[in-house]
Amino acid sequence: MFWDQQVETAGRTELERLQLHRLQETVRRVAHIPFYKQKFTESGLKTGDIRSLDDVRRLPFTTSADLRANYPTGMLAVPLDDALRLHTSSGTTGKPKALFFSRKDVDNAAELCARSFVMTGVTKKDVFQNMMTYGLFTGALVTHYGAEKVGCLVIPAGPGNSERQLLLMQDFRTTFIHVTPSYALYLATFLEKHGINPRRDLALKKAFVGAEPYTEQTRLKIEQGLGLDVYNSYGLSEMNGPGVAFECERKNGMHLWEDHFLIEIINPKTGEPVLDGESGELVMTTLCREAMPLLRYRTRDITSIIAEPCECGRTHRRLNRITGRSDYMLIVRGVNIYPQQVERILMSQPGIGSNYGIHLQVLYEMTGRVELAQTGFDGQVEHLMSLQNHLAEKLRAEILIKPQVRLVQPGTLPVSEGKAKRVVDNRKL
Ligand code: DLL
Repeated sequence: MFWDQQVETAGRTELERLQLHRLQETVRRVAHIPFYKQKFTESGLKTGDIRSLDDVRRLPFTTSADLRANYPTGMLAVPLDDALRLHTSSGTTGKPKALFFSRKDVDNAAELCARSFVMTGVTKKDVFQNMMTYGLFTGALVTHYGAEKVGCLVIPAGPGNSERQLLLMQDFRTTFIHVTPSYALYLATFLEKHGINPRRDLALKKAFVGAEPYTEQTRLKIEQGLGLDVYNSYGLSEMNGPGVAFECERKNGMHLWEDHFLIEIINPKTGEPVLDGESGELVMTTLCREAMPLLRYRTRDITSIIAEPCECGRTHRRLNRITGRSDYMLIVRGVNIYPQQVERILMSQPGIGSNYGIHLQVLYEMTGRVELAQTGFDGQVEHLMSLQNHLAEKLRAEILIKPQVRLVQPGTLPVSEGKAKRVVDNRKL
C-alpha cells in the first residue's frame, strides 16, 4: 500500500536529482541566517559551490549546542510572522531547542506520517489512539495530523491513565496506537493484570513504537503482550519530529524519506564518512523545511544504512535500528556500554518483567534494578538468587563487566509517562 507511490518508488537517479536541487535551494535559504552566514564566510563557501550531492561535505555541521546558543529565534529562516507552530525539545541540560514550523512544514510533517502509516496497511477505516505526549513535544501532534490526513478516526489520548486507555480501546475499537516502548510494555503488563487478552478482547492490529531506543527483544515482548505488530517509528524534533523513518510491512529497517532529508553516516569522533553499511552517527540535512532548515545536523544517533533494495518496492534507503546515542554511551571501568546491550539481555530472559533501571553510584560499580514478571517469583529465595546470578553472568558476557543485579517486585520501579529514564548516573567523575 502506498500513500504517494510515485515518490516512494522513484528511481535513485531521479531521487538524487531532486535531492541536489533541494539541497541547493536549502543552502540559499540558510545563507542569510547569521549562524550559517558566519560559517560560510569562515570556510570561504559560496552558495553556488554545491554542484553535487558529495559537496554536502563542504557544508558546516550543526549541533544541538548551536541550536541552544541561538535560542529562541536565531535559527529562523523566515520572518516570525510566517511561523505557524513552535515545538521544543528539552534534552538533558539547560535551555530547550526552539523548533519552528511554517504552514508548509506542518503539512509536510503530516504528509510523511501519512506515508509512514499507509505503508503498513493503515487506511481511513482505522482508529488511531495516540499515546504520545501532547504539547511541546512533537511526538503526538505530528502523527495526529498525519493520521487525520489518511482519514482515520484519531483519539488524542496521550500517555498514561491506563484504565482510560483500556476503556477507549474497548469502546472505540482502536486498531492502532503510537507509543513509546516503555509505555507499551507497561500497558501490556496492565492488561495482563486486568485479565484482558488483547487478541480476544480488543481490536488492536498495529503499534508504531518509537521516541526511545529499544531492542528487537523488546519488540517481541510488546508484540506478544499487546497481541499486535510493532513497527519502529523514528524521528527527532529538529527534523519535524516523528515521520522521518518508519518501517514498512517487512519490519526490516526503517525507510528514511530521502526526498525530505539528505543523510550521511559519519564516524562521530572524526566527522569522516564511514563505509557503506558500517555503523556510525546519523547526520541529516533538511531538504524541504522552510522555517528552520538545518545543514548536516548531528543527531548523535548511532545506526547504519541498509543499502539493498527492499521487497516492498520503496527506493528510499532503510536505517537499521538505532543502537544508541554517541552521547549516551556509558563508560564503566573503561568499557563502553550502551544501555541497549543491557536491555537486549534482560528482555530475552524468561521470568523478567518490562521495567529496569541502571544505576551508577560509585566509580567502578554498576547496579541494575530489574522487575520480575508477574509470574516470575515462585516464593523460593534460592531461585531468586540463582536468577540474579544468572542475569549478572549473561550481562558480563555482553558488556564485559559484571554488574550487581537486584530483582524487585513487578510494578515497583518508576514509570515515566514520556521518555523513560533508564540510567541514573550519580558518579563524581
Ligand atoms: O522523539 C520524535 C519522535 C516522537 C520520534 C515519536 C518517534 C516517535 P525528540 O524528543 O527530539 O523527538 O527525540 C529525538 O529520540 O534523536 C533518538 O535518540 C530518539 N529516538 C526517536 N525515535 C527513536 C527510535 C522525538 N525509533 C531522539 N529508536 C532521537 C531509537 C529513537 N531512538
